Amino acid sequence: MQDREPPRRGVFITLEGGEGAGKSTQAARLAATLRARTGRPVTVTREPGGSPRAEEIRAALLAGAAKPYGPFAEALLFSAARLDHLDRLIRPALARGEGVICDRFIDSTRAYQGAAGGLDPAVVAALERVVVGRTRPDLTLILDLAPEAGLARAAARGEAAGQGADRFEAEALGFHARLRGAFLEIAMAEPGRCAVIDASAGPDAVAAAILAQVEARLPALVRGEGSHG
Ligand code: T5A
Repeated sequence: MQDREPPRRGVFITLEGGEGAGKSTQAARLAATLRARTGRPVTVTREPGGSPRAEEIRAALLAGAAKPYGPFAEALLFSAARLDHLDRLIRPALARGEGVICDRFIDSTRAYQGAAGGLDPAVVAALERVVVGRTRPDLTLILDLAPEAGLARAAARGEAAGQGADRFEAEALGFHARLRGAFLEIAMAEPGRCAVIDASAGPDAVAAAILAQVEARLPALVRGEGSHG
C-alpha cells in the first residue's frame, strides 16, 4: 500500500470550539505572528474544506444535504473531505517543513457527530484511524465560549452578510451546550495536545493567550527552528 504520510517536518496546529468562538479570526492572527517571528511559510486552512474537492463537500454539508442521512453519513462526508484535504494540502505542507494552522479538525467530528450528534465514539475513532493516521495535531487550541455568546456573534456576522443560520448553527441550544462540554472533555482527556483558551475576552486578549500557549508548548517553533518544541 502506498504511504500516504511522508516524513513530517512542519508544525500542525488546530483551533476548535463552538460556533462563533473566534477560530477564523485567531487562526489568521496566529499565522501572521508566526510568519513575522520565524520568516517561514504558514498556511491557514479550514475544515470542512481546505482543498477544492473538500470545499465542494463543505457546501453540501453546510446546506444540510446530508442531515436526513444521520450523523454517521455526515461523519463519512466530513471524513471524505478530510482525506482530500490531508492528501492535497496538509501533508505536503508539513513535509516541506511549513506550519499549518487549521480551523477545525478531528475534534469537531468527535464533538458534533459524536458527543452532540450521538454517533458511537468507537466509529469516530475508527474513522480517525483510517483517515488521519499519524497526521495528528501537535497542538490544539480549544476556544471556550458560552454557546449563547458564540451564536450571537455568528448571527450578527450573518446578518451583516445577509445570510441565515447554516446546518449546525440552526441546532437547538442544548446541542451547542453538549458541544461545549464535549470540547472541554477532549481537553481534559488529552492535556498534552490540547489547551483551553477563554474566548470571551476581546480579540487582542484571546490572541495573547493563544501566543502564550504556543510559546510554552512549541518553543522551537516560535524561535524559528521549525518542527517540535
Ligand atoms: N463541523 C465541522 C462538523 O460538524 N464536523 C466536523 O468534522 C467539522 C470539521 C463548519 C461547521 O461544520 C461543523 C462545525 C460547523 O458548524 P463554519 O462556518 O466553518 O462551519 O463554522 P465555524 O467554524 O463555527 O465558523 P464561524 O466563522 O461561525 O466561527 P469562528 O471561526 O469560531 O469565529 P470567527 O472568527 O469567524 O468570528 C465570528 C464573529 O465574531 C467576531 C468576528 O469578527 C466575527 O464577526 N469575533 C469576536 N467578537 C468579539 N470578541 C472576540 N474575541 C471575537 N472574535 C471574533
